Amino acid sequence: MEKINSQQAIELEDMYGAHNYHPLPVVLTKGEGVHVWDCEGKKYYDFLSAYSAVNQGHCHPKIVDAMVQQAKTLTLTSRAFYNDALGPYEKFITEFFAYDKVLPMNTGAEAVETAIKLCRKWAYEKKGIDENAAQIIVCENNFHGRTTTIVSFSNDPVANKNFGPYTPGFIRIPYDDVDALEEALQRPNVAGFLVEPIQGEAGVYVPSEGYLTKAKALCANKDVLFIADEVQTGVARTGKLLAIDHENVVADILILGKALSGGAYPVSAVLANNSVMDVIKPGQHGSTFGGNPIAAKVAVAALQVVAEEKLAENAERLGQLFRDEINKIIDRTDLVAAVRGKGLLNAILINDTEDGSTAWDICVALKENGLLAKPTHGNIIRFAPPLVMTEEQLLECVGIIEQTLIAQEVKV
Ligand code: IF1
Repeated sequence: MEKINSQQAIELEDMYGAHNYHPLPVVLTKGEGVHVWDCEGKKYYDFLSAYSAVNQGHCHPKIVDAMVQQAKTLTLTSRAFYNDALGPYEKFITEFFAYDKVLPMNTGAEAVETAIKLCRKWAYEKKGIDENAAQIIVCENNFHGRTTTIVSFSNDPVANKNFGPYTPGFIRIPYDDVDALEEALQRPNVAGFLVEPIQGEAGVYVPSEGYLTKAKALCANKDVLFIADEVQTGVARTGKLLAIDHENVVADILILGKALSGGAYPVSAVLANNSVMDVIKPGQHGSTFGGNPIAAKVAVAALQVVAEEKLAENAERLGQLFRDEINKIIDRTDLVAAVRGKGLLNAILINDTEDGSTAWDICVALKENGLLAKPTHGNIIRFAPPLVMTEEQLLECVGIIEQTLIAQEVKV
């Protein structure tokens, strides 16, 4: 197929694709490390990393090589038969995250759904909750994916309006509120607490120091499973292998996705110890592509890159530098109210009208200046570059952000 230009690509998507997104007006054709290129050859720093899926950098050679080699050998067996890639991957990932077992899936939402099913089944068969009575506690402003059950417990009307009837069995409480959790845990039939260690989509909300520790302890006290959704915060993004590692909290069920494959392939996983995972018996859960040979090889390579290139340490160091530098900019401009985050998952709050127009305009201006980022809700811009970024590159990007904000301020 001949190369198309950006305008042609946009027109094709508009004509033939569902309009379920409103992308920034840029059409990408190549990615390498921290950079992406558009169809006209313009080079950008990627400060979204496909929402933290490309932590290892675009097209990381070790990950791509693993994918290509397996793709030439055996792509998919289904789980009707064994294959020689899944077992070694399962051993690798369970040792990497220190759990007895893994249930391999493909997307983050599938892994969240898997965790919900696992938690409910454990509640009925191990905790003795009456069948169909299990309740799972979730937080206000959560984002765990887009399936019907998951949007059933969202409080974002954009995510769930007219997708009913909704799945019952969820209790929603304020995020980062230990008292609210303690109160909800008094209710009968609570099976689990599903939480993002940092709320990404809500606007990179970092909870109070100690929140996760107290939450885990309260759950343990009530024999309720602590379920950590690390799809976005995991795999070194926040400066530790997992965001819950900042508080040395161990989840009863750990949910991974996105950067588990370095953005090369849909790979997700649910990890738990035998006391939980063994409630799943043959034929009770699965997926055609779950644990396929390519996913297995890609995930091993992606995790090896995290360890070999010390990506968590790099994210910790560069994240601190990023927030320090943005705080200096805040002192010099009225446009930015605050910066917050952990590791290289950060966001700036723009002082603007709630409709988020300024945040969007800033992202369009950033694009013109060679840096790609996108607002989350309204006036919050998320900044999440690949974790392979160097200090020199980060400081160059801070310069781009500063010059863009100052220029935008003149316009506002
Ligand atoms: C989109 C948001 C981010 C996630 C957490 C599970 C999932 C996600 C904490 C589901 C996925 C993605 C979905 C993607 C954009 C992105 C996103 F803006 F939608 F909310 F990152 F914040 N748990 N997040 O963040 O994983 O099924 O997508 O593999 O839907 O546009 P998935």
